[in-house]
Amino acid sequence: MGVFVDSWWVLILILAVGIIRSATAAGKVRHLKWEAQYMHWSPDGEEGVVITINGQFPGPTIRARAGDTIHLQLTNKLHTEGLVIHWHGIRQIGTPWADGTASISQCAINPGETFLYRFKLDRAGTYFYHGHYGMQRSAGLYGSLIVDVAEGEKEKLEYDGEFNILLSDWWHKGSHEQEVDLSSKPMRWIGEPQSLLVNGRGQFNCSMAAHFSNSSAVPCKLRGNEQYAPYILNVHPNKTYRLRIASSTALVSLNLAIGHHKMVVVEADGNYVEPFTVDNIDIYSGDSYSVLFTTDQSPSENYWISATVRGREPHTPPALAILNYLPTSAARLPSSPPPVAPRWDDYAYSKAFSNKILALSGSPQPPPRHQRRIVLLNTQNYIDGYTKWSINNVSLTLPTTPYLGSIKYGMPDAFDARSPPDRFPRGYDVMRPAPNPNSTYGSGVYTLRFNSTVDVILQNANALKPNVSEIHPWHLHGHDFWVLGYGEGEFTDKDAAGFNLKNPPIRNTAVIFPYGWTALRFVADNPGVWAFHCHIEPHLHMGMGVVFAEGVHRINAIPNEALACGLTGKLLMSNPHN
Ligand SMILES: [Cu+2]
Repeated sequence: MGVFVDSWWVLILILAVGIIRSATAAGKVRHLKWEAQYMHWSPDGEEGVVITINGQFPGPTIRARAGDTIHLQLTNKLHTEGLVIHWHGIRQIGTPWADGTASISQCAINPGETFLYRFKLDRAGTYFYHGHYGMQRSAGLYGSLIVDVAEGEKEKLEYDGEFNILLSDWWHKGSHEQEVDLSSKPMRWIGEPQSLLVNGRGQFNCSMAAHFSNSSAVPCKLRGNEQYAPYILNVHPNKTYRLRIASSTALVSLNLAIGHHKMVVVEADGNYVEPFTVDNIDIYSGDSYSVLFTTDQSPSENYWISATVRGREPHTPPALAILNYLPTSAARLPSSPPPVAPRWDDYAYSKAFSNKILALSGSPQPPPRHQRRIVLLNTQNYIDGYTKWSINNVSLTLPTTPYLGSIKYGMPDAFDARSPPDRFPRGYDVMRPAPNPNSTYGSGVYTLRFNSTVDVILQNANALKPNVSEIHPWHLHGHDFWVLGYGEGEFTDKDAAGFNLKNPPIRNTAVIFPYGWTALRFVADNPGVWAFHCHIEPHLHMGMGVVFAEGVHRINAIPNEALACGLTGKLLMSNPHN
């Protein structure tokens, strides 16, 4: 009895402390329990296998407020492979071990094991999450992450309702076979996706817009409850809606349009932009946007929302969703054809769109000067006959021990001690295939001085074949950057004079156009080890990335569970009370 009473007092005390804590803390703790497993699924009408979370594909949408803490227990039920999840756009300030990058911020979670992701959502915006191990993003491991303004704060955008669209591309060949194809000698290219998905839904065997096309497409006969039935946005006439859009595509760049409706772009990668009106919007893998649109069209009609391939010769039909004006039936197909996208190779159009994106006035401005400039040449290469992508002639191979642990605990043998180069050799002709296309593997790190201002110039070049240069959307973990400008051909010192230091957009993903360069600036103020890479899954898999480290000695607690592999795993075993 005495014990019982005592424990009640302890419980009351704990509760009281808890209440005081939650009253002083800025936000709530959101407790989530997730299980990832492979399941049969028909994302486009053909049955395949996807990674689901809690039986859902795409995974559950996380919806929380700025200031909240996510406390997410992820159990790996994939049975035969490791698992991590990256929270794309969340900077992980103070929790670099929760960034979800295998071999960089943590060890992959073993089959059967549970890992606790605990991190703070420091800022409102449109984000998403996805796998960052092997090619698990291609296997369908992704979902939306939406952060509303903090409790008690007012959203500065005005709208009556909102929707959320996550775009992806889908192959009928499984991700494991794709991985083997890409790693073969000679490399077997995975080809174009069979379908494009909106919130995990596309159509391969049939077309909703068959009667508008002159191809032999079969019209879809859908009841609406199929896994591949289109996503429907139910709207009321004469209202303004916020449409949040993110792209988790493995390969393709997209252009999205709402038939007969204009869109006002207001947010990019979690940052407000100076509003501008467009008929359609380019979206690269890793990008996220918010647009506002007004339902000012005839309410007795429905309208298409379409996403079309850009930057690659399209062999994949557009993804279609339906804007359904209530009380019109959603089953009533739009009476006009889906909107026509700009030509896939109209890069001038894409560049003009990218150049329209500017920070909302009052946004933080970049420091006026940089302390270090790193020029990263993007090339396609061979190593012993294997096709690779390289940065300054180094193709990234990830080590067994996560950098975060090996740098923090001073294990120089865990990765290449030598830093990769800050620039490529003078005289390299970015407009032509390399005279010697061979490169080397590397796992070295760019160590950035803590709090220093770093400029990165992403320099595109010709790929292996003559007259081929591809789009690469680059994504930085742990930071936002300012996009200072885009240019053609080889970047020279003179180009820096044209940088936009007044209102450059603040983003975490920026594209390099064929044969062009893109200049970024960021402050290395977030202690951790951070991936910076092309967001095209096969390109990253073939080495297209670098690793930045800064202020690692300032990091206090890294949970042991994050480092229980490789050399840090051995250290923990020999010193279990560490
Ligand atoms: Cu790429």
